[in-house]
Amino acid sequence: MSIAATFEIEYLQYLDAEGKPVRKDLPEFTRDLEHMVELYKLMVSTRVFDTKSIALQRTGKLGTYASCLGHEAAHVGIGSAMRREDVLAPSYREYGAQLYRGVQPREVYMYWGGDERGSDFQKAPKHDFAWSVPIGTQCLHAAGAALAFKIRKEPRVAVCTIGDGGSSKGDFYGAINIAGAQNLPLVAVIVNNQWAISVPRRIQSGAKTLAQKGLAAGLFAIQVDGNDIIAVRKAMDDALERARSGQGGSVIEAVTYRLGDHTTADDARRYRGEAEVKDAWTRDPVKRLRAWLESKKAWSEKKEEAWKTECEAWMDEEVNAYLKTRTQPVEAMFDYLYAELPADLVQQREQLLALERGH
Ligand SMILES: Cc1ncc(C[n+]2csc(CCOP(=O)(O)OP(=O)(O)O)c2C)c(N)n1
Ligand SMILES: [Mg+2]
Repeated sequence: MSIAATFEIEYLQYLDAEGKPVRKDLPEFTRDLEHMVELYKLMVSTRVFDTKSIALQRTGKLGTYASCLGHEAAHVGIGSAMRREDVLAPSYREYGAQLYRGVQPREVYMYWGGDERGSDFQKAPKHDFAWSVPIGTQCLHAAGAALAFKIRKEPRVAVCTIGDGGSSKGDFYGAINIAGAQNLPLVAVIVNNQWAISVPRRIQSGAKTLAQKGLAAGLFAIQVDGNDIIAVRKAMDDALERARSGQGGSVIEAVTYRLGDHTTADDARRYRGEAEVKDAWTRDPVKRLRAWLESKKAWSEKKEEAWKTECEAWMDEEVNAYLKTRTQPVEAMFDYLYAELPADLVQQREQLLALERGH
């Protein structure tokens, strides 16, 4: 028998569920404890933000909201590895990555409140893409950005995130295929949270890992413990460096768990058991990094309390700013999709204005 090719998928993990190192070679960046504390603080603020967002939706102040509970290590790991000039093309729940890049909670609220101005980031890079609710399209946008970087010879990387379910879609395969074929600086992160609304990972794909889809495209592929921010960050750092220096794109599968409902429009108790969720909580990413930082004497209960109080005040300020934002006129729904409105929509816009004037 002769072998045409052989492959393997590395699994990367540095901290176990209790925050204890499982290997000795922790990456260089972990020595900078101030930076590690900064990452931890953002994971905590992302969680406080998430809780506030659900409360806002429950009181009728947001349309729908997709929670990121349990994804904090994956998301902050992605955002913190990127440079400002890189481009992020997220799906709809990667707030931890976006907050790191300067997206303001008030902008997230505007988006989920139906105000398109939320996507016009005031502090985050203007070149970052807005949220993508259509599953998978953001991967193609990122591949397009990566192609532009290559043509312009700019040392920049396009990063897209996609769910386990989304990685079954043609858009995802098309994006990674072109990245492999043209050696584009694309990093596609599959945030495998085990569920695509009510469809579990085990019936989503016959592939042993989702990372291996990258191999078929000719990309570097790795699976990481998505609840271990050190592993996510290390895989991201390496992938960004390879892409930036012209050595090609990557697919990173971050294995995590969606601890909340799919969105506020969902009730996950209808399709998944409590025992599974309880078990997943034992691998809570926030608890894990906290335990490691405490073992390094870099964090304490006192600091935790103080930071949570600060986060609450920050989020209250953001909520107030959102609630004070003047709502848009109804015709604004026509104003953000096209640079030049097509004739039929011009007509519909006029009809709407006429209706409003009572004609
Ligand atoms: C093109 C398209 N098809 C279907 C949907 C409906 N939909 C919204 S979320 C979702 C599941 C996505 O699951 P996954 O990719 O695992 O991401 P997660 O929500 O778990 O982060 C589906 C099918 C959609 N938004 N867009
Ligand atoms: Mg999923």
